[in-house]
Amino acid sequence: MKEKIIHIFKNYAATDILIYTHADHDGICAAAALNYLFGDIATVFSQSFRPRTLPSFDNKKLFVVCDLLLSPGQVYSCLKNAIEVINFDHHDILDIKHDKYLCLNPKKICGKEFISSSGLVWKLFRPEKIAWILGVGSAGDLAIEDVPDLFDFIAKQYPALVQSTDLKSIYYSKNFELAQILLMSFDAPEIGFNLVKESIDTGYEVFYQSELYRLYLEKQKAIENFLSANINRFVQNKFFVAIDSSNQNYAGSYSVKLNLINKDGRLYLEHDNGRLFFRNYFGNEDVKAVAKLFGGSGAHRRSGGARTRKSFENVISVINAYFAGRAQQKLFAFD
Ligand SMILES: [Mn+2]
Repeated sequence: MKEKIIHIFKNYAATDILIYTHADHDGICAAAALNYLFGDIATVFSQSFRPRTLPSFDNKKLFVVCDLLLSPGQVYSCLKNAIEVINFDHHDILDIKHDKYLCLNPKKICGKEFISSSGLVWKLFRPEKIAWILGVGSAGDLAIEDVPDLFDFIAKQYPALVQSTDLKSIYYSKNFELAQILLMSFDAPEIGFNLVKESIDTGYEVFYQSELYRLYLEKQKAIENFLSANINRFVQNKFFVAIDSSNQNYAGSYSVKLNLINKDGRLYLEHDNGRLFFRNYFGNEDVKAVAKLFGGSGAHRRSGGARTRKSFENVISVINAYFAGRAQQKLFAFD
């Protein structure tokens, strides 16, 4: 597979290639890694992981997709215009039979759920110099369990970044913190992308000298203040913890923080004016399946999202019914 991919890239001048990637930690790190491996390649970002539009191609001949779930129609429109497509995405498998389309989704080629686009680049090419960058993308995406070799390698090379390869140790590692710092560039991804490229030669320390780090600290403070001032806004029982974060900055991060503070296996959910976030950092809940109750989705079972017109209270009713239904199934199973 590695040779096949290298062969395709070598068929084109770097100026004929376009990378389209997600603006988050995983997308930025995977795209920076492909730039490191194959030369400076024009790289375009999308804030949505399901982009509605394609970037403009201006005579590009090879289209490389990273951490973005395109539609079949979007891929066909490239192929129809004689643009070859390599797909490094790890969301849903997009399997199209065509000799100019290569689907590298790790769910397909490795049969594994917890490999992000960064983890996939590691599995394929094992670029040791930038292993820690691929670890940042993987940890940020909670795609950890299926790339133990990556975190093992980083732990040996940079013991300050990762101490051990178990989930807990990685969530509280500097490696994970670097992902959160990088995520601060979500609305201006070129900033994070350039920082990652710079760090290839200078080391991860530049993250801590960046403006993104200042923004990250500011965000942590705001989240802690909100959580301690709004304990009455949490709804919790033995199955889940829900929080209404409507009209706050940093929506999506409150459930993450609570889950990381509590370190338990419950489902964490957050409602921000109809935007729903589902997290399960430690347990065995399939939050992608829960997101589907609201027409949403996710990359894997630790993280998902959806949009709803239901109020916070009504969302909680749906979740309560979901867990009640499951409890009943279990009862019958014991009959
Ligand atoms: Mn991803």
